[in-house]
Amino acid sequence: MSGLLPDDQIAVLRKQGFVVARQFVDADRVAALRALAERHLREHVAPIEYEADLRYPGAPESRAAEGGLTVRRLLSAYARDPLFAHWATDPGIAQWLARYFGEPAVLSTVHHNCVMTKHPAYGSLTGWHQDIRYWSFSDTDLVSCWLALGPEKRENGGLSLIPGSHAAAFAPDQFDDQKFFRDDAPQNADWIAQAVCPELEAGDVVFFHCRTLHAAQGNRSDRVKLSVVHTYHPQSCHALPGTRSASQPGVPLAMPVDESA
Ligand SMILES: O=C(O)CCC(=O)C(=O)O
Repeated sequence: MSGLLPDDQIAVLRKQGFVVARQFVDADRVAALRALAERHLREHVAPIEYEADLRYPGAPESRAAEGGLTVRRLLSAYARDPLFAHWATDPGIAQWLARYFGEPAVLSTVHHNCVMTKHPAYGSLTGWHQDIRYWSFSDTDLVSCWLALGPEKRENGGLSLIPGSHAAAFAPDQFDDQKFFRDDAPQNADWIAQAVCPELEAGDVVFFHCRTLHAAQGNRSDRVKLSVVHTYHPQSCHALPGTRSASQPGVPLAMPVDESA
């Protein structure tokens, strides 16, 4: 998938529900984002979601237990530091998404909008799910952008995704009561068997649809894995009033100025 032109990347996103855009971000910027994220982790800069808050498999029992202050997500990335804000609203992202949506994109500051971490010890695994499960928008065509700040693969908890799942009409009984796609249901086995775990290098980006089934294992390496994740919707789509999705305003992405015009 490396080296595809944006229009070809967009065609892949439409077809399989995700696409890897190789080396979307240069090494200096990735290093600066990683250094900032590592400092916020060391200093426990709020707001933070701890593994113990979510209690996914592998997480500590409570914040008071051993490993209880293992961070899962540095929340509110956009408001955390101008470096994160500039990345979230990057003109390259704005242009890419406007091509996909056919109209300008808006950053949701409610969903994802975080540095996702995965620690070797106490980092939890995440079961199969569609991100849209808890989101409330007038449309279901939302796209997340996952920027790898270091290598990602199955062994360190890299993202696995199921091609084509964004376009499938699943029945309610294929999900459990927390809306995880059941890995013990025979009718789900063929889907799960098709999962792929793209290996990422620092600076690679995965664009994925909010209905694409994805999951991740724990981190069996000796280094914390860090990724910056944001979600976007087209400007004609809006969060439904009164829902959590509408609890904070979105940020419209400005399009780059065309200097040839
Ligand atoms: O890194 C992981 O465990 C996956 C995270 C994820 O899929 C999510 O938070 O929606």
